[in-house]
Amino acid sequence: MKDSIHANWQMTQQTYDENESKQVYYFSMEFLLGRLVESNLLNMGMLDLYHDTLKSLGFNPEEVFREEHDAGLGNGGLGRLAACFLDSLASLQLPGHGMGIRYKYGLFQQKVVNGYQVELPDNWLKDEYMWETKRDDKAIEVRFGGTVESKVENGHLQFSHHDYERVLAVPYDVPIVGYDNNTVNTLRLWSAESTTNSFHFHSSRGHDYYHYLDYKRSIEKISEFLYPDDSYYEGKILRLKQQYFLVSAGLQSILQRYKKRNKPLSQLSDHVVIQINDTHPSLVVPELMRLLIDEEKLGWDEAWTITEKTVAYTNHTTLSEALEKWPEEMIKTLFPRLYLIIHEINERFCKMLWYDYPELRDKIAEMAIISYEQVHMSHLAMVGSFSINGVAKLHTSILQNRVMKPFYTVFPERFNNKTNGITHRRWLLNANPELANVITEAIGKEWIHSPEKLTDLISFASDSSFQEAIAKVKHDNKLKLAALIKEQYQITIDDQSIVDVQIKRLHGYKRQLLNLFHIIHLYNRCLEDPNLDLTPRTFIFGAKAAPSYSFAKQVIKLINAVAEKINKHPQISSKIKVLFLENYSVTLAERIIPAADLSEQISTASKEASGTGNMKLMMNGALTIGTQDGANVEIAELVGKENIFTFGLTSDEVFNYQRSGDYRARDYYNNDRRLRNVMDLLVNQHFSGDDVEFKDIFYSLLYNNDEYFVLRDFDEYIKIQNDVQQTYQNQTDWVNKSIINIARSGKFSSDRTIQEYANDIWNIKPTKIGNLIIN
Ligand code: 26V
Repeated sequence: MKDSIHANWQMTQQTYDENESKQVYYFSMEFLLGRLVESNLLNMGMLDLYHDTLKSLGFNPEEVFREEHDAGLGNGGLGRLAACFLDSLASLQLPGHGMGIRYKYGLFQQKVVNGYQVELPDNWLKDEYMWETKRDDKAIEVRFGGTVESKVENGHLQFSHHDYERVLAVPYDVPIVGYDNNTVNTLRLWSAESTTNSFHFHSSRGHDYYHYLDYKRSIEKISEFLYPDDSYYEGKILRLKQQYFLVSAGLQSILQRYKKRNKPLSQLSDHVVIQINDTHPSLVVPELMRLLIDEEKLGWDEAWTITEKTVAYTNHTTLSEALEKWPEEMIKTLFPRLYLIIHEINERFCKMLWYDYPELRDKIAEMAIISYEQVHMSHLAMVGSFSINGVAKLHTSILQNRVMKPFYTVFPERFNNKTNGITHRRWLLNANPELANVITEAIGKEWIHSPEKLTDLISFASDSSFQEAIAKVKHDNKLKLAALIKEQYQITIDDQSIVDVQIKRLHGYKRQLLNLFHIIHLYNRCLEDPNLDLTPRTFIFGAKAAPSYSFAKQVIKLINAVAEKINKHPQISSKIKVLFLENYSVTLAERIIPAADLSEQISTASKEASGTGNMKLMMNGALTIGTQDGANVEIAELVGKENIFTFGLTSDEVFNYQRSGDYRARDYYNNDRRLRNVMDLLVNQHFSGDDVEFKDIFYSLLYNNDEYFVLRDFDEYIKIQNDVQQTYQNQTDWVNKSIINIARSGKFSSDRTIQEYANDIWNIKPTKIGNLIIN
């Protein structure tokens, strides 16, 4: 398999160069790939053959595939999106590649010990990674620190950089295999290495060897681990070094390749486009300027025109605590030349505002790239790029009308929306082959190449034999998940129960707590009335918390404490089971999603930029219970309000509360007995012998006024959860809705998203890769 991939890989790169195809480079600090063996086999049309061969040799294919370690080089949605995009780029025969970092340790492995999250290192490279190829010949030098001098030469100001630290960036290339075509694109992951010749040994000093070891360690640290923070910015110097390392190595390698085309730099943007995944790689703007001015000797204006035409920026969050702002001093010390460039970009931008937008004069301080001794990375990204996009309609409108409003006034033509998507090949065809077969039997296999064709299923939504087939697949998938849970967690789940899942990073705004309050409320109702008619439910959580996010870690402990109590209850446990599945990952998601009935997408409206788990679950026939947030809004539009369970504050209502300041969480506690009965259990030792254990959660709701409006949405959530149960009791109705969800999910294929990027932002076309003729 690797050989045929490698042959196509070479062919692909050669064809791109011969045809001078325009190349997209997707710069991202995260690529959450998961496993690749099965998906590559699938894309090459060899999966069935491998299955049969392994079986005939007496192996269980699933056990064999389990040997592959997940490549967990990402935190959550942003990293997984990057991986889905690579799959779609290759599958649409588009010349698009990833640029990332080869972290030695991916996102931590999570263990649950006594209900608490414990983090262990993810040593994913320990038995060598079969997909990577080290390219020593393509190594690049990246420079940190030092001093910059300027002098006038031939009437031009020239800058020279001295006393910097040299780091060798070595690329490891991973092939990205297209579906049913010969395209193999590249994900280039950079690793930081030291070389003895970049260290000055002084024979007069005795300790050089130890200095050398120190130096080597300090360099290797740059690509050592992925920061486990998600949606929370912390100004850690090593993270900033990682960002520049990716940006500088990536850009230099792109320029080297471009130069082989013998085209003038003024045409760079006809051949290359750089998409930056959030602000993390936004140093591409000043770094490209530096390379063009200092190395290629272009003038400022020419360099700026090229840069602005080459870089495009995607925003993935409006949470203010996630917006990157680096201390000016840190940038100055680490990248003295870049600092000067950023300074100049800022000066020019502010001047332009002053003269061309008099009505915005009082906004200049707010819009500046450098202000109050901080560098605002999103401002840098917006000023230096030709496209600024959000990731769902609602999110983009919030950017335009609120968060980035003054920038939208200045650059209206730059803003656009690209609603996220997921690769239906991994998330339906590969993760749920039984469902894929039932679909193909009904409507043929055209949907695999054209996922929007899934709408053909609409006419089968009330067909009873089709409904039966769909219901059987769901049930079979539940049995499989139940077997996995039994094996790994020694818990038995009821395969007739509603499988209710919330799988995503643990964060206040995602409101795992609201879900848990519903569970505790049901538990209270069962205690009050042992004969309560409750449709059995299995609540599944999968979530990692950032190690420094103590509230999120407490929520994990609370979920586990509630699970322990309920699952051990002699009567209630036959109606309710609560599972916290440890070490949530791409692979675990692939097991849970096909078995899910209900998809929990209950973020505080306005806070979830898009969500992509919502799309994966919908595509696998789960119904959504959700707020009007992110892409949920578009899911609702597509399936119609009768096929989704919507509740809660709208984003406008949330903004109004935030503006007026008249939300009073306490009133909800005081006025709703059910809510009091739930919350009081947190602080009266019911779930834990320790009465301080959950008090921070309790206090955050009552004394910090419940930032995420959990108490406000509780009542509506309980009511809609009751509708869920009613609907589920009518299986025909439920399955009908499930089919409509599957049928309408084609729009959320990342093929659609990538086609939109290709048409509207990148201006790229497919390049067909011919068949290899092997003699
Ligand atoms: C942010 C930060 C902040 C600086 C420190 C490290 C770090 C690492 C990751 C992130 C990512 C936060 C943004 C993010 O993941 N956004 C998610 O992007 C998804 C894909 O567009 C989207 O579906 C989710 O709604 C959004 O939360």
